Amino acid sequence: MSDRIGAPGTGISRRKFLAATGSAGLFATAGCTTISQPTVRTVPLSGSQNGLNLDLPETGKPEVVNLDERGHAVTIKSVMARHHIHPGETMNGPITLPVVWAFQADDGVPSVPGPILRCTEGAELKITLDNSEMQMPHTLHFHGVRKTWENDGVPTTTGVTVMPGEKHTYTIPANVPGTHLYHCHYQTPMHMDMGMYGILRVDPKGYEEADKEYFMTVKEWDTRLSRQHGGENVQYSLSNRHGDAFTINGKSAPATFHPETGSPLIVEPGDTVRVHWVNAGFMSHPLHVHNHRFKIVEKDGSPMPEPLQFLQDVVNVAPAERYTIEFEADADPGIYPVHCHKVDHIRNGDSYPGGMLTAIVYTDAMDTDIFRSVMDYAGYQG
Ligand SMILES: [Cu+2]
Repeated sequence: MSDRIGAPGTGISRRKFLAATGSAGLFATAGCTTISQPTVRTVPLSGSQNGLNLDLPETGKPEVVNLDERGHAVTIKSVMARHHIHPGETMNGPITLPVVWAFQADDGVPSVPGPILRCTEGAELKITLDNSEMQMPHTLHFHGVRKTWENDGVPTTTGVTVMPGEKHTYTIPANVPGTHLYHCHYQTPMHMDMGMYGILRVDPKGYEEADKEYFMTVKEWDTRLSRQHGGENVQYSLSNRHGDAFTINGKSAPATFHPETGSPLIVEPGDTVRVHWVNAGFMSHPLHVHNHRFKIVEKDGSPMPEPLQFLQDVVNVAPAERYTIEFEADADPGIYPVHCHKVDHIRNGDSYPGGMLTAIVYTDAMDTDIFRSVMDYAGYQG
């Protein structure tokens, strides 16, 4: 893990964050509850009356795993865990997935989304799926890159299934630069909806990172699936799947604003900011950025041709699509929402706002009462 905060990527240091927030008065506003009153709690905290008493680890924040520094090899373990979409009481929380099937890289922490695997174009990746701890089969399927038939990760067409107790190493050539999705392809609708997805980022040779670079994966959930696995008396079926929780990097607002576990886009005036958007859900999400106009610079592993890099403020990200956008932090330094513009995706149960909502936060705006109250809603404890 790093001491960087903000969304996974190149945020600012924790020390700089504390300095910018004027830490002395940060929690003076604790208890203020003007944004919303809880209405109908449709997503209760996990496991309260299910009698299962599952003793599961809690998920952490998705890590960026630099494969260039690890000899291009990593072991991804499938583990059961508990996942807090929004652990607090504010804004119609808490929202918890009592059981997720998470990925964990080597000795890192399990997370939903899984670890962000990053490397440079040209490497041959050896990615081992360790399924020694779970009681069901899984696989790994990588989008974007071109690999041999047997490494495609689909059990029914390759004949390769990683059974409980087994390990299997996939050979994945990093031959298509770009931002790619990976996921379990065994009973895909259920296994992705239980949390088995992540990002493979292949940097082109000679890649220059932006001043700030963030990874943002969006997904909608039908929490009944996890809750049913957690022993609650609810019925999920694929034919009546409907979204009741909406996340960015596994969190709903206000947890998305948490600088350590959520995904605020922390910027400084003049920064060039690059955001890798990935949709790991099964619905489209039109993502809108307030007060900044961005260019799309990559899509699905292709650089966007120059004439198509026009300034815009909404990009509709369909399931499995990846868009890399770039903008200048050139607005009046403040706090600007970034969210899905389907308004029923910006809610926690029946309570608005919530869900698929985060913000661009200028460091200059952190030492303000409004930012302190946002941190309060997010449950940030300094
Ligand atoms: Cu699976």
